[in-house]
Amino acid sequence: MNHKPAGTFNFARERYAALGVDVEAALAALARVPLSLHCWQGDDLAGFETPQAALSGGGIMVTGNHPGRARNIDELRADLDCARLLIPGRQRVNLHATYGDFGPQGVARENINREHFQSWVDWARARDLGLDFNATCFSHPMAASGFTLSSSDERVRRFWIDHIRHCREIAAWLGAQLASPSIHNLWIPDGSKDLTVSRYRHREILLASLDEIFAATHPREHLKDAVESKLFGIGSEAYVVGSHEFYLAWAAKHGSLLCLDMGHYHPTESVADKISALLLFIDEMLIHVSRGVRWDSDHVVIFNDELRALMEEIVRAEALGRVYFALDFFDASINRVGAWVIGARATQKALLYALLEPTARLREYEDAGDNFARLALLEELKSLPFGAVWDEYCARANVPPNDRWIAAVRDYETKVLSKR
Ligand code: RNT
Ligand code: ZN
Repeated sequence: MNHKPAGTFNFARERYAALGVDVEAALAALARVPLSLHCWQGDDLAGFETPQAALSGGGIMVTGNHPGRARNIDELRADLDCARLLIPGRQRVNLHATYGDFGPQGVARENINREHFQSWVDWARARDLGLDFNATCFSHPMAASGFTLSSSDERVRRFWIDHIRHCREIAAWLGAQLASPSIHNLWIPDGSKDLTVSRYRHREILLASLDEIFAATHPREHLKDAVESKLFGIGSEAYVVGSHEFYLAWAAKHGSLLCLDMGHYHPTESVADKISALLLFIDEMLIHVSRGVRWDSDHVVIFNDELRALMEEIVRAEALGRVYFALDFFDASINRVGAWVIGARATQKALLYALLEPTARLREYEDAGDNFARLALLEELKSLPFGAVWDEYCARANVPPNDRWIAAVRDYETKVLSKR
């Protein structure tokens, strides 16, 4: 560390120490947790499959038309580099299959393979980043019926089984190349708009498809598989094949990771409270850090109650090594690089806030039945000099603390984004 901590930080450290919290240990713990940055925030999930690619179908939607969307792989990488300069801590990058280096002609979904990701490996290696991966089971004519792996049309089902098998191979290869396991997350849009009679049958077909896909095994040090459920989507309001119960049971039975997307539950349902239940049955989990406003709207993540509660539960369960974090939001109505930075910093801040909790003291109160003191201390924590600790974390990572990074985004907007 070649920088001198501010007096406010020293003051904060003492205030936390008085409650039994080791601030240095919290900072060290925070620095160990990688955050996977989702490539799709940079281009509104369009990808590079064809020159005119755009997000379509799949019940997910991007709104807004702020200028400056990344139009090709070079622009996307430049934007990620800009964002990364403003985000402290360890990072990874999360790719969708449609973000390969496909060249000007593009590549059809069924022909995507590892060679299209060689330049991502080079790029990631030069930056000491791990890469995560996702099969892309939407924005494609073969997904137009609203069903992919659970389709009763064998040709459709076969197409997606093959795609996902390839994607898991690519992910395992990325993990091997970068000597860091790649998390392959599987989310499919399958479902239907209105009353569905064959609910059991589609789930049965999905199960059979998963059996085929996951019959191919890859070393866990190269690939970790996650499965992601959803409550509903646009066009799949009445029925979602891959529901929470479906994947929860599947992950528990097959030992895969379960992905919880924070926007994929009823608005009043606490994702935080699921952690301590699931971790008793599931070894590892992936969190899609997102923010739903009234619905699964994928708003930019902020430092709010839900995110803090989630981090608190993970820290209290001592589960940091078992839970992985990947951003998942897309907002095309504001500067996209800025959106990345806001969401990434909010996630890290929430984790820091949780790491600075005097949990031992709170447990003492709780065990003694002193619920008044527990509540009172939880309230007092909210006005501790947390910001000074966050600023120190940023400064040590050579990243602008507090609001100083906003100017860097503005500058990039003027010099780069506004010229697109
Ligand atoms: C969709 C899921 C899924 C996607 C990404 C792009 O509702 O959240 O994770 O957002 O794969
Ligand atoms: Zn998600």
